Amino acid sequence: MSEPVTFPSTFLWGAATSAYQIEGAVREDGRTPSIWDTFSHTPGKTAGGETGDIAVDHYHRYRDDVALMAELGLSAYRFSVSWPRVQPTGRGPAVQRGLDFYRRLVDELLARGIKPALTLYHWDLPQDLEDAGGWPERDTAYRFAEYAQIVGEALGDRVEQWMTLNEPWCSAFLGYGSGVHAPGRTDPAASLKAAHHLNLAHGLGTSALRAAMPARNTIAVSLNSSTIRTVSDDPADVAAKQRIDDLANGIFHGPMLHGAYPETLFEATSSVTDWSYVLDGDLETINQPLDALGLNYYTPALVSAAEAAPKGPRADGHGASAYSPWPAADDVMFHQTPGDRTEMGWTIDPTGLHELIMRYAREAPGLPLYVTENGAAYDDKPDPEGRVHDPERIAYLHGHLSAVRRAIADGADVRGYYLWSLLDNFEWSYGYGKRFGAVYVDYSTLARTPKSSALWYGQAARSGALPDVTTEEN
Ligand code: PNW
Repeated sequence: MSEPVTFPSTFLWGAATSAYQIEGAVREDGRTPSIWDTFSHTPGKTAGGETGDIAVDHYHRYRDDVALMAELGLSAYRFSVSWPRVQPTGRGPAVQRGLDFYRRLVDELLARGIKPALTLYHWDLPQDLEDAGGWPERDTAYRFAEYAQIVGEALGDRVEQWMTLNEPWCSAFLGYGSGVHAPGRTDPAASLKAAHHLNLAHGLGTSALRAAMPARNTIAVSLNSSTIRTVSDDPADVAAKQRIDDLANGIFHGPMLHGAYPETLFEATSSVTDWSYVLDGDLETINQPLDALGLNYYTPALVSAAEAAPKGPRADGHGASAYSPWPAADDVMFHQTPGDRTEMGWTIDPTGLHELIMRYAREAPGLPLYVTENGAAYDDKPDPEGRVHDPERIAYLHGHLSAVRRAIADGADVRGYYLWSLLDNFEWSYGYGKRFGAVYVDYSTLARTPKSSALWYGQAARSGALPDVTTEEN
């Protein structure tokens, strides 16, 4: 038997979800459509035309879901607030019934000793704000700050861990560039403008939260910062990597952590945008002191230079679209990283997570880090006894948690890990076909069954050490 992989006793063992992916109840208690309601109800946008109308009905089953988390032994839960439940038009006074749902959810978590971690924006922009221009419009950032203030005032007394945005890269570049996410626009200039206004929203939102909440609360952001590798160290390939690194990482952490966009980003995108919407003072506004940084990690990217990348669906794992999510990067080629893959086609590579954590430990010294999402989709099915065995997911979790442990040993201040996801759920444009849950959901009855990975992870959470993969009965 190998040495047990043990974690600090304060390490948080969490699971993550987001509002639109699990809540359902899209027309209840004053909620109005978000861009994801509109998008998923537009023919051809999601697999099988699936929507989050019912999702896994968490809005009505949250008590059972929290009980399940407690039974498994989780110490933290990351969820998001649905903006259109709180401010149906994205402006004006709050709907108390909407806020009350999150008060009840948080109180239930606290009663069971589970730490809530709240994300303000996990992609469900009120449709009215999209109709007014969406994220390419500067006003959306001010609207977000107002929403942040409302939620901060309502829940700041009971939630200590806050995140402004989840994966602004997806909002900007899948939403306004490749169009595989809501609102489904395909305009490279708009996607860069959206990125800046998301940054601005983060900065304004952070200030609004600070003013609205007790000082003990912590504020962070969750970035899907990628580990990017090249096929060779040929200068052209290294330049290709720099370009994608700027568009994936530097465009967000540059302003957020260092108060500046990478110079190389301005140069590389000058054919698409003149960045004139970056106004005096914006970078100071965005560069707010943070208490922690959330990293979401699934798979690394592998790139090279090319004369012109082939048109059509690309091997970058970002869904099939004829439009690239990478503005002004038509001469960068994405390759499939070698190795086993999950059901998403994403290569399993825990070393990429170690590299990512060490990079941010270096670039943001002193800033506590959390892995706010990590997990895998598999084609899980119950056996005749109704049990769901998912040894591949256990292996994935074991590999990635071991990488986190190595990063801690190497000096990184990683305080917790949130498995994506607690439950099988609405996987955006892929619909319900991709199961990321540690808990299986039967979509005809909505019954929940913990998979063997949930039991394995619960045991890790309770003991603070990873159970052996080979000796586990799974
Ligand atoms: C993240 N990509 O989404 C989200 O935060 C979750 O809501 C989602 O369910 C999870 O990861 C699994 O997909 C991503 O194309 C969606 O690179 C797309 C990409 C990355 C993350």
